[in-house]
Amino acid sequence: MSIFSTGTPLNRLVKVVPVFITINNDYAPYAAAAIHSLTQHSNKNRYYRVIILHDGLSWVNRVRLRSLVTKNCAVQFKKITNSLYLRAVIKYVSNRKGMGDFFSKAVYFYRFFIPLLFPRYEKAVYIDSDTILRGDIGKLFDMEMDDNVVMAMIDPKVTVIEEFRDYVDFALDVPHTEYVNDGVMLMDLRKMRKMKYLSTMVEMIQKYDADLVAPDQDYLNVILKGKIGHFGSEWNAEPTEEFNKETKLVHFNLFNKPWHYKNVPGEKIFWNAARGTGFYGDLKRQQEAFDDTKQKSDQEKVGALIKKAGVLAKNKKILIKKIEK
Ligand SMILES: [Mn+2]
Repeated sequence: MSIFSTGTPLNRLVKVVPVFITINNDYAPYAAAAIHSLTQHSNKNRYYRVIILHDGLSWVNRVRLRSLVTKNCAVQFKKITNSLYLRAVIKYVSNRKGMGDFFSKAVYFYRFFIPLLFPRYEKAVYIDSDTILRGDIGKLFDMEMDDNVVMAMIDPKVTVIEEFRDYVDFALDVPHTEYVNDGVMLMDLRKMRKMKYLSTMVEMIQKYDADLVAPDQDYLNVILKGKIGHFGSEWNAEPTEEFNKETKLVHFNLFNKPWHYKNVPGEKIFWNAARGTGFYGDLKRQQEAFDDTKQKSDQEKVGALIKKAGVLAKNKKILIKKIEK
């Protein structure tokens, strides 16, 4: 029997689906659950390459993450290089100490290094480490991008919370009906290289050194205003008790993380995925250790973030894209 009789186009059989995930040692356990869920929902007739972009992973974390490989899903690592761009990002986040550790992590920006670090790919999927797959990620990779540079989901929080809505509309000058969440993206890497996305972002970071609500995501929305296509919440779903059959990816965004709290929506699918990794015990211990003080601090962070958005919303156009095209 020839491979052509399977009805699958030949290029589908050989073309690898690249999926990027960006982490530091703290995020390794969640990333493992995400990767395991990806392999479990893969199409057996396709090949996937999960590329972990990191800033220095321990030997134990590497071994555990590498053990998630399957027949059709490879797992590889790439350490982010100590470039001028990286130094600028680190400087920016270290100037943001006022926000605690919430956004003071350079790792949030690593996703925007992908186009430059991986010139061999034209298109790729990016997923946050706090996601779990329920469907084949290859289908997101196959999505038609038209002329868009990135495809992502409109951020529902921005529509619902007044302070966030005003912040994006006025301070960022991005219509709240277009503002996306950058936790799950389909990226046209060729277009991002051509428009020099990374150097544009770094120039703006250095020029403004601005205090923002969600820096990496805010820059994305400002720089690519009008060039972002939208997919539905099936690819970036909020955790709920019962999932719609259409839900292909769940995003445990912001708070209510199952590895911190008990009895949170969607926890079952997280723990099912985590059980298939070498991190299950660590994650359970992490949940046990998340005491009242830590929970209280979580609550305060939510309030502080909303308040900050409200204050910043009073400023008009904090960031103005330097290179207009
Ligand atoms: Mn996230």
